[in-house]
Amino acid sequence: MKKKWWHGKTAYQIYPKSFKDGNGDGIGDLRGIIEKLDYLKELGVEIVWISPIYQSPFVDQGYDISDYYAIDPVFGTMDDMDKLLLEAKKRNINIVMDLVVNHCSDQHEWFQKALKDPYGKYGKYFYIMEGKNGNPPCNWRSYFGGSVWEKLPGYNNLFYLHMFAKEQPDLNWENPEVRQEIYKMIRWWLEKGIAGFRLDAIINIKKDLRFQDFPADRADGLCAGTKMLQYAEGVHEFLQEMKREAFEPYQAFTIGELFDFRPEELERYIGGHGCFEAIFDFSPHMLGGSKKGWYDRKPVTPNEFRDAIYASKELSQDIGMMANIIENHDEPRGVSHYLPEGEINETSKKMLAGISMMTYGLPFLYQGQEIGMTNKEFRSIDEVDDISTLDEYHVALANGFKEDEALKLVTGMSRDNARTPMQWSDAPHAGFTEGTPWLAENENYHDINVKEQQNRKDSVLSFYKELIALRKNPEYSEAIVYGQQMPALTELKNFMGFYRRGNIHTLLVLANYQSKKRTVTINESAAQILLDSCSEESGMAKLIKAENRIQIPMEGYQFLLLEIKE
Ligand code: TEU
Ligand code: CA
Repeated sequence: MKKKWWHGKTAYQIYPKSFKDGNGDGIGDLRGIIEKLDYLKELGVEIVWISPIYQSPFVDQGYDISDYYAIDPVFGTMDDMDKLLLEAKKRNINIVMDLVVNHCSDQHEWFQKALKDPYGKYGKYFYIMEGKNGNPPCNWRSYFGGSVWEKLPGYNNLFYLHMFAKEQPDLNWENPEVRQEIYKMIRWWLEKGIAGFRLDAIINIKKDLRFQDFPADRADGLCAGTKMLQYAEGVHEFLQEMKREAFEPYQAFTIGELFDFRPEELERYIGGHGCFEAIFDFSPHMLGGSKKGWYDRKPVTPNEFRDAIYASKELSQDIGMMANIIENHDEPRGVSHYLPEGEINETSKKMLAGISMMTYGLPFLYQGQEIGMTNKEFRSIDEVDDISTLDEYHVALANGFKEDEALKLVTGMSRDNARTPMQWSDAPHAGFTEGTPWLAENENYHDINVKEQQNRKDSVLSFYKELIALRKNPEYSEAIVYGQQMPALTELKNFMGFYRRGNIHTLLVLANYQSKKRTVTINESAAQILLDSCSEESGMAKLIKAENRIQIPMEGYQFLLLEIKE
């Protein structure tokens, strides 16, 4: 594999509204991010992706952009942005912005002009179509519920397409003028000195242009809009053109957010010939999902989690890197989602950290993950802000669940779990703001916060720091970054093991993914422990040698990284 500057780094996602408030209005901002750059540097991250900070009406928290060239005033000014870029550079931190170009906001100038003259130039920037006698052109359901078609105000039989909220009209990528506008904007930001982009919902830019009905998959008579992705052909042409015209001249780092891609087409997305540098590995996040809605989700078992990761590494590692995540701003907190209730503790949190950081790929942390932040307990639907959760709540009600049941079912998946304020300290509002936070903090900030963990050697935060440092350690980095990943001890239930075979060093990851102790045996004659998620008190591991084998008694949820000696 051709080596790239970003391969050995660790990345971190900031959700700007909830990271750090610099002016006391309760909303995180650029000044807050600048304040915390030293924290990020000390953590060891070198790539920081910031979720959208562009001008927005915030119907979908900034994923509805009304001006791609402006910073929203709640986050600060363009001067603040320039300052952030400068300060980040001083600390060797590469800033990655969010590129949301499947759709824009209905408040964007283009859409406003399209509304005035749907048959004119700007009408062609969107998908505006005639309906069927006043009914939508087809029966696709949007990601946030209801039809993807919305009537154009003032017209009886004209509709515009929105795969997400109705305030997020889809941009018509078939129109070369639209594509050129987008590339121009990308180059403008790259000129400014950002390192690249995370590409939002990018596979959606190509539609199945027949716009036909599919068989309904729910009682509402609609079918998931994503179904059309199975028939949409030609997304690669758009993506290659964008790479050629916008990214390549700047050697930009690009990471695609794509669900629903065809596995046999992975080579077209990443690696030497791919249109992106990397894509996120969402395979564990898809587990337990149901077409019916969040209310019907099944909990993820340790074996499923392990097998999903094994499979995606088998698929990807000879092609290119995917990014490993346990959570992001759209997902529940990883520790709450992948660990059984009642078994979430510092040892098990460190186990997930170890797996995610030692798995082949680019590790991506989400703010708060490094201190083991958990899901929030929502006592009423009024405490929820997220548009997606509100929709799923109504889906659950429509399917016969009582209000309290529906609340419990959907809040476990709510995007707001990840969007509560970052827990900096045990000061009021977790030290996030001097004002009132836009979204209430998680009450557990008294126990879980940066300040408490910063100087404690056995904290989750310290463990992340060790993992990140090890990835950069000249001795082991080759094995951790490029070493072949090979499953180990696959016959064990509730266990995850894998080798990372580098040119010089061979590492072995052992994760006891259960609360019960167990003793594992490996067919190696010599090994040494590099990392242990347990402390003196919780029982650090010892290797017991017996001829050509080593026995290792392991505590519940213990994570070990071994170096194999020949
Ligand atoms: O998400 C795209 C996406 O397909 C899913 O994450 C999903 O729609 C969502 O989580 C439903 O709960 C991206 C952004 O990450 C997300 O925050 C935006 O809402 C969405 O695009 C629209 O821009
Ligand atoms: Ca603020």
